[in-house]
Amino acid sequence: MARKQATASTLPQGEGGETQQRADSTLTTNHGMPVSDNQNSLKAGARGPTLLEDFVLREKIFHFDHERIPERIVHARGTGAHGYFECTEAIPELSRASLFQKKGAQFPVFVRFSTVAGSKGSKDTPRDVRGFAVKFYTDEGNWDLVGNNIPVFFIQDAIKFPDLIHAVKPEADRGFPQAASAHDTFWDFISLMPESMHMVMWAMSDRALPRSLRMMEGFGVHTFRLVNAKGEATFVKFHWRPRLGVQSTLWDEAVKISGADPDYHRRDLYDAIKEGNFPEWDLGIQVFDEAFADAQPYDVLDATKLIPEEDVPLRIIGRMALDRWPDNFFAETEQVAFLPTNIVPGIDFSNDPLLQGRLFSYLDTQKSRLGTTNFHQIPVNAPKCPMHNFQRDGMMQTVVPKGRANYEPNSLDEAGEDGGPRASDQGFVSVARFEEPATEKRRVRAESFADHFSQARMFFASQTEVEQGHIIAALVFELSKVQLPHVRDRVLAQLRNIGEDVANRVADGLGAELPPAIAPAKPVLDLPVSDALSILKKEPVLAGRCLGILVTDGADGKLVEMLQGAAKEVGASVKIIAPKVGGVVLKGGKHLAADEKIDGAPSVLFDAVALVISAEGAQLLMGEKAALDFVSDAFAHCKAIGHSTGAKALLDKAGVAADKAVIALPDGVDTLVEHLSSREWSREKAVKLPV
Ligand code: HDD
Repeated sequence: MARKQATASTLPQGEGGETQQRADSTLTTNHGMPVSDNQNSLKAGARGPTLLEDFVLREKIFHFDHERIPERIVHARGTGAHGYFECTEAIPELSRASLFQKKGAQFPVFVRFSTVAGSKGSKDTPRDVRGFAVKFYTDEGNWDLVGNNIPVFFIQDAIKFPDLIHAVKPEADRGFPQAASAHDTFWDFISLMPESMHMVMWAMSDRALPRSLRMMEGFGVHTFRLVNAKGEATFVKFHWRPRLGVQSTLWDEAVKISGADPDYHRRDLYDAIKEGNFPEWDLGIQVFDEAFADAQPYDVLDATKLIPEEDVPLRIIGRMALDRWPDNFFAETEQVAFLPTNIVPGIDFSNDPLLQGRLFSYLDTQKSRLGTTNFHQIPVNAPKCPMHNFQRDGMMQTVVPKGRANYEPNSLDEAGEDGGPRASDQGFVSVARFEEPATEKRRVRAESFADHFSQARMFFASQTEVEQGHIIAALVFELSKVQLPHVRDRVLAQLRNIGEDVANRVADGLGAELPPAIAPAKPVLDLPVSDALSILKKEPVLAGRCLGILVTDGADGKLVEMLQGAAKEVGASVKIIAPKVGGVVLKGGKHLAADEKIDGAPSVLFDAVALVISAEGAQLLMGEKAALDFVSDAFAHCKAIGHSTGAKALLDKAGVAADKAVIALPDGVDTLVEHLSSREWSREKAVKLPV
């Protein structure tokens, strides 16, 4: 292992009194012995057997053999970054948490985004929920807000979590499918758990296909409590709002991205941070009291329900920016351990039975994943404020406590010894609350959790027609992969409770008869629509998007520059794609370097494309399937296509029909850039059978 310190290290004096110096770049064993040869093992002669004595070889292979640790049982695939949280509005009247006391105060954070079902080596773009876990390093300990990009969950009680995860993971006997919910066991479970139907609608929506981790909302999901210095508590839900807006891909696009770049999301985050385009989110809270909670047609302790923003608007109290990529993926992103039990004075739990179960699971899992109860000493997990207690020893203990005070109470200080830390009256106090008077022990589900369909119906009704079409198509796709007909039927029967139109369209897409409805436990309500639940009703943002410019020899360099300038002006980036990665010779003889070769950069990787090609270039590219796919996919995915006059033949061969997002250049440079975050949805009907 090479040492990295800047200066030479001074070793103890030798027998003759001389101080030994060693260059800090010297390769050593784990125990500090300098290594003379890192290329050859120790052998008995040049062609002889390797000797057991070779401790340098054995140490290196021993360490290598144990480099992998168990992956997370869920959320195994993820990527993370460092950053900071800044309080933008102090709320001492609501919470005594130190991070909400002073406008402008900043605290470091580490954030890990993840998919849920896939293994560590799976792809970034499956249809899946995304984890959105934030560790705040506050001066009163770490607060972990371990959320998702969807505000509700599949189940109401933690006791069902292992069943849910077993059902969605690869099937037990065959070990597939990987990172996919489109299979028998998932839908079998779902169809028997009507409480999951609300989250299923989200998972089948475009929310489960984010364009970028930087363009996702985040949600704490559960109802938590804020507690002020007087001990007064209110309920709260936490929301992260991306400043780059919310955007998703299409299913066909996501499928193709996973082939073209399985690391699409992590690369996007890495590139953005390296280029100084630090992604930011606003932290919003929905605050409400018991009276509000009691008046709702749902239970605020039920994690399958959300509180419409129309009922309790978001109050923005902070912002988070991610501005530093980890130095080492394993040491930081892999070893980071999030714990919903990490809260700080001023924040408290609620009785949500899903949350209560999580309070056990995370601490427990870290022991099996990271191997020791001392996982909190790993730098990314360690609090950045002082930490003292009487917990001792254990595997991989790296702290060397002094003295003999490892118990409490003690009176060692009376003898002049360090007696260790004492509990503080400023420490964490759980909210005092009277629980229901009928406190007999029971395994029950509250009656107030029984409405499983009204919010699922509200979610569907709140979407635009285009988004509704995507949900129906996703349900048809997933159920078409289900091989057990009775499972498909049971899902259809459940869907009838969300809406007859939903069930009919899915049945039609499957070519199936509509089975009788399964009676819901409670009458389904027609709740008012909530525009905040739709992605396409939100304001589009241009910053952070990427324009792919396909060029050939003889291309107009001025036009390329105009496009680069216009994209830069709105905070978007540009990638040059050429037949050869060496680049092209522009009209006039100048050389233009390329970022990508055409078959390594399909148009699914870009938000819009421009074809800046000569007529000869178009002829050449017509013989290249990757170029035809580049254009026809951009069209099928409803993306804006800007083109120079020379591109005409290529557009025709790729089947591009004129519409307002097929834009002639150079006149339409600005129009093209304005289309970077919107799609020409009218094309969907032209390229796909209706569902
Ligand atoms: Fe969980 C990881 C989010 C319910 C048990 N969960 C994990 C991560 C996220 C979430 C983002 C990855 C953290 C990281 O990046 O390391 N989980 C959620 C949300 C839930 C939820 C938003 C519902 C609202 N989880 C949930 C339940 C249980 C678990 C009900 C168990 C009873 N979750 C775990 C776990 C994991 C985990 C097994 C695996 C790795 C880890 O904890 O550290 O303990």
